Amino acid sequence: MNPPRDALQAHNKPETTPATHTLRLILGDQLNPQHSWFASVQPGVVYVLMEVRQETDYVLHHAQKIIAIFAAMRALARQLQAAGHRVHYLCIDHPANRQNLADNLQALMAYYQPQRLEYQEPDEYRVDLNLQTLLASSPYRSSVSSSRVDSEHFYTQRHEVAEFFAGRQQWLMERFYRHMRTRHRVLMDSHGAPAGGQWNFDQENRKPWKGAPPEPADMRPLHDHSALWAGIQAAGVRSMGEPCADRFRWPLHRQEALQQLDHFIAHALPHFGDYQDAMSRKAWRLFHSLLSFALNVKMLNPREVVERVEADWRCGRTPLAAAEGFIRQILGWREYVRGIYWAQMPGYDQHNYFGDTTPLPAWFWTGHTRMNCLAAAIGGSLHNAHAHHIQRLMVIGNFALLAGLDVQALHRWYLGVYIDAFEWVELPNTLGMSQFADGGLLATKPYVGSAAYIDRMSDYCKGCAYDRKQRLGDTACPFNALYWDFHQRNATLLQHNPRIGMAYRQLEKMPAAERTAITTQAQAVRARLNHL
Ligand code: FAD
Ligand code: DLZ
Ligand code: SF4
Repeated sequence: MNPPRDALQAHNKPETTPATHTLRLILGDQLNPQHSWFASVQPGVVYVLMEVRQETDYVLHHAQKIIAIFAAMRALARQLQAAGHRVHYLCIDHPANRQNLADNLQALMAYYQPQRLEYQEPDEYRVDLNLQTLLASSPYRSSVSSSRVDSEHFYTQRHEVAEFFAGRQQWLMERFYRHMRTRHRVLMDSHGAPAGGQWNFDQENRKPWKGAPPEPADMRPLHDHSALWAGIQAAGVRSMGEPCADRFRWPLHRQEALQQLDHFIAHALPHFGDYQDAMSRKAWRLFHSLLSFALNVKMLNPREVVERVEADWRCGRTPLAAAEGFIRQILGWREYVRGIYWAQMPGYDQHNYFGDTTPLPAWFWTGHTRMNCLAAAIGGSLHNAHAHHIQRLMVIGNFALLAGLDVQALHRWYLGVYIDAFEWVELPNTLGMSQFADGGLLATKPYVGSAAYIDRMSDYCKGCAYDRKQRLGDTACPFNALYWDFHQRNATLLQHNPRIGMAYRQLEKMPAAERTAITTQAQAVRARLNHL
């Protein structure tokens, strides 16, 4: 076995100093240059980053996600080297790359003969298990000690949410969020009460967008990653979606992410609350931050984002409802879903409460459907590697649940398509919040709606091939029959849920003939999913 050579060909010198006592692994979503690891240069420490098929191939990823992660990993490697750290970088096409974390680490241990191997707590169960298995079985385990350190990113430790909810059947995000606000003194007044006398301004935050105020300009950085993309393709990595490699718009490093945060706070945050649930064909970003990639790969820390937003409200630039609505997403939802993930894994990914098994229609990979809302949400996802929350939840997820699509296949699609998708955050959102596949641990009721909801919150229905008002017939909006049929099909599982009593009362009032017609219409829709 040849020792792996240093492989960031363009800007990495071959490793010549063998006196290495510690290898430190940095994963592709651990790109935080402010981690305490880097506080001082230690000549005996080598930092290891590797582009591997194990991580590109565990689901079919969006091309932009692969480019963004590799480009950002390379940028951090350069930054560390410029600061004097020793870095061993394995590019995807390097001949010595064994294409998985364990084999590469074994080879690196043989080459450097370190006494220690250190890694930051991985955010994904699969990778955590992979590393633990390697370290337990490695031939080096008697000579190499290993330790897992904190990634220094989240507010909470992995099992804090489970401890907070211990003994409770339902894990209500709102309870956890109030606890986080109090504990971290975020948006609190001097008496320990929530700022403005309210925890939640959701009632003020549900407006459709009619074209004004205008969507802020897209000030994200612009990069040409054509060469990197050519290398990824040459290595045989499969992908979905549009690479947009020559006009690439995701941040590569912390400085670019901070500029994006500044721009968001100055131009979009004041309107975030009002329009956080709105959708429009004319504006795919609206007033969202698009910071999820930078946050999830840890270029940005959630605390600094929350502090900046709170400061903007305190100096009177941003309304409290907007600041609270945004902070709730990060201090509340983001930490909460991570806690659900670690409390429920392994096994959470196997839940399928409604027993749904229908394969995803082919247009999940093309966006070509006559349903305007899905063409915009899926087409946009394939073009941008991003969709905002309500598109993910109330258009794509809503349709999937109503149509009875295979939950695990849907989970893999979401995990692959979005630039910000990592299992710890994607799985609870998809399987729990959007598909109710855990039977209601995370959501108090299934998030489903008919065309009326989509029409109220978007401009998609105008000009759609389908009629939003019709339930029956060839041109009736598919959401309508599917919505009622979903409730009928799953009555034994859902009808006792007090939060959806209204839907069942409406169904009871419907003439039997109409209910039968809805069932027939929904069956016809489900039989031609690929052709909708
Ligand atoms: P903004 O609207 O500007 O919100 C600000 C930040 O709040 C986000 O960057 C994100 O860090 C956080 N946030 C908002 N909502 C959530 C949430 N529900 N859970 C966790 N954090 C949240 N988010 C991901 O980061 N990765 C995923 O893989 C992911 N998958 C999702 C799948 C489904 C089915 C649904 C319904 C939601 C998913 N979300 C996911 C949550 C949310 O859609 C994205 O965080 C958001 O769209 C990212 O865009 P943004 O940065 O412009 O967010
Ligand atoms: C998502 C991803 C991809 C596509 N490629 C790599 C890679 O080549 N090397 C790497 O270290 N990380 C990659 N990642 C991110 C990992 O999947 C992520 O670090 C784990 O899932 C842990 O959350
Ligand atoms: Fe979507 Fe139905 Fe509206 Fe068309 S009519 S955009 S399919 S909700």
